[in-house]
Amino acid sequence: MTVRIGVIGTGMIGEEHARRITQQLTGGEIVAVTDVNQEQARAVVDRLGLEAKVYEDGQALIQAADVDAVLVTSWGPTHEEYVLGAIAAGKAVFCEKPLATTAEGCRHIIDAEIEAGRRLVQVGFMRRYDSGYRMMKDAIDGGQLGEALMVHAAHRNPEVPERYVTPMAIHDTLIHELDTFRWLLDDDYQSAQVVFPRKTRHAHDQVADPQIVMLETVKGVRIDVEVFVNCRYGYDIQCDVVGEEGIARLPEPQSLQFRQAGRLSNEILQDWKQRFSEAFDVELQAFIDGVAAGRIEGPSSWDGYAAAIAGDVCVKAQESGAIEAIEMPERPAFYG
Ligand code: NAI
Ligand code: NAD
Ligand code: ISE
Repeated sequence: MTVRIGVIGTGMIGEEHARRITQQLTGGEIVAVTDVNQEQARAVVDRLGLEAKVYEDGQALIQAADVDAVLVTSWGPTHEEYVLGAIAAGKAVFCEKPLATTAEGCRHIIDAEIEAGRRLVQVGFMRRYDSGYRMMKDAIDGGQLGEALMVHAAHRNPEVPERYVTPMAIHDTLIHELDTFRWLLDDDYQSAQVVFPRKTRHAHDQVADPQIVMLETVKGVRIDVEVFVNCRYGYDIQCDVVGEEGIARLPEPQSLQFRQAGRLSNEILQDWKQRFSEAFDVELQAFIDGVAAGRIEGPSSWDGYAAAIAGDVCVKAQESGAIEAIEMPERPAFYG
């Protein structure tokens, strides 16, 4: 069975995902696209040589009879309405992070999915499909580290545009770590605090950069994450899990080592597209295979909701400077 897919939002990542489904993955075909910027949608159809119809809006695309599944890759504030539309139409939907920009929006999606009676939503938390994180997860689950005690992590981007403001360090950037550590440690958060070191001169006025986010989990694991989005030198994701019996470090992406001009060096990647390219492939192949098999797995609406709850508290902690409590409601049996 070929899964016929419609893409809502053909910007940077929408085009990337359409390209990989068309050129690299198996079992999926892009048959429909839409974007508020219709020219952008048409340009992507042309660039990728797609046989896809360009729809006027996302809801019309969702309703199309030849669309089996939907990819939501438009701007964050539009995600909730399209995911709800797909659920109402009984169609599987892959939604880029964030699932919704508020925890309340995520809750609406959970209620609709439970009402529909089966899982239809996969959230774009692609780190769960990264081979390095998977090795760490296996080591932790297999008991190699003993009990996990601490995590030291960093999420660094070379630069961000003017529209990137202080809370986006949480909702746009840290959101990946907020999901990853719940999954890696099989735990939930109970508190958050954010502190601001001296500001880099490379950050524009509206963003405090860098930031250090400190989290405590229900099991008592302490996590510190440096978010530094104008670090200049590259896109760099670091993670050490410190356990009772040893430490596991996230592997560096594979790269050539140079001995040249009196230096020993490795290239550092410059953006998330390169760093998580293979993870995006595995993530979307899992979605396509899940739709074909009638069984959606991977990061769920509940995971999107949990990250949003923690994210909202982190933003509160940015503003208050205090240690803020994170309260997670009980997980419905529907989400295992
Ligand atoms: P972008 O701005 O390049 O693309 C968004 C596209 O959506 C634009 O073409 C825009 O015209 C379109 N759009 C906006 N509202 C729309 C609407 N109501 N209906 C149809 N189209 C609409 O943004 P980008 O970087 O591609 O990000 C898109 C999403 O992907 C965001 O949610 C972002 O958080 C997520 N993302 C995830 C990444 C990851 O690592 N998983 C990496 C980058 C982005
Ligand atoms: P982008 O701005 O390049 O693309 C978004 C596109 O959506 C634009 O073309 C815009 O015109 C379109 N759009 C906006 N509203 C729309 C609507 N209502 N209907 C249809 N189209 C609409 O943004 P991007 O960088 O591609 O990010 C898109 C999403 O992907 C965001 O949610 C972002 O957080 C997420 N993202 C995730 C990762 C990741 O690592 N998982 C990386 C980048 C972006
Ligand atoms: C972007 O939207 C992503 O999701 C990337 O993975 C992240 O590293 C970056 O900071 C975000 O802006």
